[in-house]
Amino acid sequence: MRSKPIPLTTVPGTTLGGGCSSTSSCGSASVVTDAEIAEKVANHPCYSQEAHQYYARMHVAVAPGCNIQCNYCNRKFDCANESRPGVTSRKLTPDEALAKVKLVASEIKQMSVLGIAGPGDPLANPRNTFRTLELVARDCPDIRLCLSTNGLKLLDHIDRIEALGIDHVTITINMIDPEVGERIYPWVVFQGKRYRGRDASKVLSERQLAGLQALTERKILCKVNSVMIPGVNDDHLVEVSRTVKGMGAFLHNVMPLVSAPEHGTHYGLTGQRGPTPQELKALQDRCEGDDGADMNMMRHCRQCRADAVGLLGEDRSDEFGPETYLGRADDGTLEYDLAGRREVHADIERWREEVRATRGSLQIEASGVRAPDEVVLVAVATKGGGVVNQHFGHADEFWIYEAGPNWAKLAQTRSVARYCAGPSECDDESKLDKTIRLLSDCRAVLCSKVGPEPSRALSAAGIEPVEVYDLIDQAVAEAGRRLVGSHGPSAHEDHGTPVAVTGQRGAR
Ligand code: CLF
Ligand code: SF4
Repeated sequence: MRSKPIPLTTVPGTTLGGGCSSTSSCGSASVVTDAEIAEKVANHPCYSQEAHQYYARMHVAVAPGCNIQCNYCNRKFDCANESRPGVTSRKLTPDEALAKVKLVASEIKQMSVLGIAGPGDPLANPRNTFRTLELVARDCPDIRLCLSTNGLKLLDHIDRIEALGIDHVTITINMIDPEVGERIYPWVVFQGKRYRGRDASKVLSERQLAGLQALTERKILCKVNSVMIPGVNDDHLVEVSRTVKGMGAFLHNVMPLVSAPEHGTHYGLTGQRGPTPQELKALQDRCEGDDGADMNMMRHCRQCRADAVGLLGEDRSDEFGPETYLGRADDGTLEYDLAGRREVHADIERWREEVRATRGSLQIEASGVRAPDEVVLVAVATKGGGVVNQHFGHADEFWIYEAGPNWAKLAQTRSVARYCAGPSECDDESKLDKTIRLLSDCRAVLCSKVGPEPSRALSAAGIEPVEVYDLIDQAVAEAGRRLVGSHGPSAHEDHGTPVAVTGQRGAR
């Protein structure tokens, strides 16, 4: 491993995670045994935690309308700096979308999935949605097709979904109890009739669950997204998880409510808060635990825009403005380089094999029977290649791992900006202070470099700064070995001096 350069040109911005030694890992890094499912998730960045370190997705915003209203959504809001579902800068026609997909596929060859996720509901805009997917299936045969829907119209389109080979469908299910639902959905329009209050949620829930059932019966892989809304549906989501698992959903993605007054949403305007990272993790753990729903949980969602492009941790949509693809669809300059793409994907798979082999030889795991009794949380700053390789001060996002001896399990990703609780709390707070608050439950932060001032501040907050350039899994497991069982704010006395373990890779 050590001698091979990390192929950043092939796999830009990637990081290793999990510790799963299976050929594919699902969103929760547990072992996928069914060969058919393993094949479907192998290069889908949302359905496989491991794959998301290597493969990119893109969304095309071809579906503006919606047939329900969620209290956390405002599709009128459009801000290039905003990043949450329902937000986009430009709505596309199917032909424009095809041109954009072809361009992105040639520029970002590890882009493996095209998703339609808004800005409204794809199935409330069936003509544009299916025409786009047909065109992409025709011209880009190696791209997986993915849909994310509120589920209201799933049953009406199930045959077409199956016929088009859309083998990944996400349904956003925030409740299965209309009493909970009436606090989330003010109205639903179904078969020409507008339903309100509890009736709206009853119609929606029945249709969502029937749609889920129909999809799983046809062996279409289903993920359920749920928005965690503290005080509204947080307790209820364990029951949702149990229910959808019983109906054959493959993965459950509990996401935090993103809510601020400037978004103009009902929740934003009425002061409904989102969960803290700790509350979110606790709920995800409950859904995953066998005393809860025992469900596969997705831990690496980034709550993408409806026009997101790139690896999940990055958004390159700005590089693909309309001027880059409009008018190029028919002039022959947008060739689909299938052979080139296959070569890149083969490179990625070779590299993944090597990483798995290294992980295996170090006996590092992220799931299974050898889970340690005690783990600590450590944060990782990374910008690619499966390595701890980012300067602390340059990181806008941290990967939070459960660490223990031979244990490195990705538990969450946390973005400094996303968890900022809004101007009232954050205006006067420095990025360093925000980051320390974000990582307050972590025992250490692993990064390639950290300056003296942040190092002192981290140490003073009980978070050990560790300078390391190594495989993430190895560095995390090593930190776990050292920190589990050691208590107190920090394992090292000299506040301000980061622990340096750079260059230790392969020493054991
Ligand atoms: Fe897009 Fe969704 Fe398909 Fe992924 S996103 S339609 S399943 S290709 Fe992924 Fe983005 Fe989270 Fe969605 S990180 S918001 S889960
Ligand atoms: Fe917005 Fe999606 Fe809800 Fe429709 S289903 S209101 S687009 S969040």
